[in-house]
Amino acid sequence: MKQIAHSMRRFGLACLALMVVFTTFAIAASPAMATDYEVKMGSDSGLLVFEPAKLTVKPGDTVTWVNNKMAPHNVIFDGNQVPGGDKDLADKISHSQLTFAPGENYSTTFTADMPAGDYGYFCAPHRGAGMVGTITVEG
Ligand SMILES: [Cu+2]
Repeated sequence: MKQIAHSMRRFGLACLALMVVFTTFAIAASPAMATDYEVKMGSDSGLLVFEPAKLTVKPGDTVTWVNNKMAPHNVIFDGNQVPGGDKDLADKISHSQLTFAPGENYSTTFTADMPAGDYGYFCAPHRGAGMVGTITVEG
């Protein structure tokens, strides 16, 4: 009986040691944590703005635009205001579908293969009212 208790404790210790080793590897293997940012479409006070209008992110980070007030809104990246004037890239990361209900949202991940620089965008219905924003992707 004592023998069994002894081996069970040894087994438990071995398991614990394995877990520590695996956890260490998992932490070491994962790249720097990507960050998720949120941009409100329409301010809490009902202004036709993106909030924050300017945001700086690192490669791998994700920006989620959330419909807040004064809908409808969308997110159109301007081909003339992305690095290299890459219209295809601008189209690829745009979200032309209009959001109507509060909480509707969509995301863009600024992946490592995308060039660093300023990505300018606007809300199509409210561009004239000044509803524009910039995502700066750090190099
Ligand atoms: Cu809008």
